[in-house]
Amino acid sequence: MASDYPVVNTHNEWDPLEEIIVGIVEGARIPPWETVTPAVVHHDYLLDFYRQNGGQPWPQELVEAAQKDIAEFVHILEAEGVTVRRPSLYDTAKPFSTPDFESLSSCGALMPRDVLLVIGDQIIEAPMGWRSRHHENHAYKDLCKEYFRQGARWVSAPRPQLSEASYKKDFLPPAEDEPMRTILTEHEPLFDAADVIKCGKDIFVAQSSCCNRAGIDWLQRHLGDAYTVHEVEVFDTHPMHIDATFYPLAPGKLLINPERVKKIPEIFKKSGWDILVCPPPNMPDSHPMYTCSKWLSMNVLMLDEERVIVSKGEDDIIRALKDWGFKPIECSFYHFESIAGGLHCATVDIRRRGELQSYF
Ligand code: DAV
Repeated sequence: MASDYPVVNTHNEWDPLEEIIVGIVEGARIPPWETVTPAVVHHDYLLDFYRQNGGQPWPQELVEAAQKDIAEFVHILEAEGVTVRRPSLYDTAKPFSTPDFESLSSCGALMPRDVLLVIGDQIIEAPMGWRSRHHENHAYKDLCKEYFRQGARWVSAPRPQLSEASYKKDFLPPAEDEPMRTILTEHEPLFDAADVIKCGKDIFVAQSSCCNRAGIDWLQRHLGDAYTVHEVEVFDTHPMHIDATFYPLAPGKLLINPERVKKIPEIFKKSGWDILVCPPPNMPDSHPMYTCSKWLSMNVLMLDEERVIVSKGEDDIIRALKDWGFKPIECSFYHFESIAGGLHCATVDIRRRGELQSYF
């Protein structure tokens, strides 16, 4: 599809989508155990699984089921007129070390949303808080170089050192009735790109066990006066990323996770936005979820202000989205969600037809 917009151009979650990167399942490995693991994995019963199996490839049957989901997703995107690009396979099995830490392996290239923060015409490689994901940007180097040659701005946030000084010693996740806390110290700026969500000139970020206040400060200073970076107050026992928590879906429509959002930023109220409260997920408890929570139900992908891709089986949010005026398109995704994340996690939008503006 020919476009007059720069090759990289994305200001929000809903302008008409032209080009997107979708993650790959090939090469994916079970995240190796590391300091951050117990702070982000939602179920304690999984910790032994990670201690014993981290660094190994995911079992073949899980990989094949996830690949089927991704193939259906790519098919839907292409049928809706979107150009789909894929990351490059790199050697995820290779152990690596830095002066500060060693990692048994990398994790793969399942979730571009966490690695690349695309804002306007610029691609920012995120300063990620997981050691095992330190080289995940490798998977996107070919694409970034191509976009750079075509005029995109491309920058990497300061590469974090991730020594023990970046993590609190003896950290325990907060109980439901305790104040929110994360495992990160303020030793150096850290965030995953998925800790950030765009809404034109206003950017929303929540602290998590991959995003600290220094990371938010870095982003504000890097983006400069054209943007306002707002910190959103959330509660999550195992906080990781904002896109199953707080999600401006379209102008005037903010989707929130009722268990996690503690305070809706004033500007939404002042500007009369509708607050859409996400219904509880429908995924059965028996469905295996190795990394994320069932709230991936709200990790949808907007194709424009109306069309939205939603995980098949999530009938309650599908019904609610219709009531709120959207046009849901269902995609089987539970198997990808088992080992990775949702539809938003599995992608990063490169180009949407729209201009930078304020929605408040
Ligand atoms: O388990 O609710 C989802 C993270 C998506 N990027 C969760 C976190």
